[in-house]
Amino acid sequence: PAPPMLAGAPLQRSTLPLPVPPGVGPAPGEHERLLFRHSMPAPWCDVKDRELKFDIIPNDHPYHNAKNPRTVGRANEKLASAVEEVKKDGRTCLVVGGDHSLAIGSISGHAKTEPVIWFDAHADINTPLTSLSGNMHGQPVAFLLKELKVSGVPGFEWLKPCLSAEDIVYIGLRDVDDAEHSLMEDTFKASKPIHLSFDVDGLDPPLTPATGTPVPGGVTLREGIYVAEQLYKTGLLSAVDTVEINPRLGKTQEEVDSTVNTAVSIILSGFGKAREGSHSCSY
Ligand code: 4U7
Ligand code: MN
Ligand code: MN
Ligand code: MN
Repeated sequence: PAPPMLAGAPLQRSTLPLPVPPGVGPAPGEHERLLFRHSMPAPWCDVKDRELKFDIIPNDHPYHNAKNPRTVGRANEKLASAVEEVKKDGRTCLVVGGDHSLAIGSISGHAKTEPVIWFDAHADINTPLTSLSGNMHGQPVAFLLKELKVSGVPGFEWLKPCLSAEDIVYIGLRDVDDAEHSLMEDTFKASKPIHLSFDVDGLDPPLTPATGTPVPGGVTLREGIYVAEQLYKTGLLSAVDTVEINPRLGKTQEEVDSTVNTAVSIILSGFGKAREGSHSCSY
């Protein structure tokens, strides 16, 4: 039964665009059934559904290590046009997938090189030459970046890389291949010295209780350390403030210790301590 607040709202059937490469995931029609089962009426949204159908290109031999390039390339070409149309129509575009290689078409169709937040445990920046798995979902960022100049991939003749390294912000990375690590070091070169002003109350309060104005729901220690590590890796971190550390506000010795220890681990990361140790880069 519908929740009471939704009683009376017409149950809408949702058929969102489903750009899943053929042969991957549930059978045709299955996604619709799943979405219908899980969808809730959203009467405040004016939803216009589209469904894309993709072709499997026969004899789709790998291009270097990249598997199914023609099939994935053509699917993305279709998706890019569909996204472009949605944006021309003044709508917000929601793509539901599926394989992350669809970001090539989706971001190309969006086209305005808006900043992209890549929220992922993986960097997805392998090229057809560096990918060890050959899977296209590990390569979309490389295809989109002007700096990496991936070209000559069959199926992707239509593609013009539309992102610069400065347009991408990664969040959540924790499984980066050696080759990707090396590509990232070469590609994501900021150009100006960076000043990090780190207020410990940005972290979740239990991490730094000895501070003056705690606010619930902050950044985890992992996330905070990650930010500091990444800034260190730019080689451009030229000044760091770590502020709002106030041992007098700790109610117990334990609170003081955890505040200080947290601050110290952030500082160490900002100055080169790496949790994963050093990658031995043979690239
Ligand atoms: B996902 C990987 F080798 N890097 O290239 C690769 F570890 O879209 C994983 O982020 C890619 O899920 C993960 O295959 C792609 C692997
Ligand atoms: Mn991904
Ligand atoms: Mn991933
Ligand atoms: Mn994936």
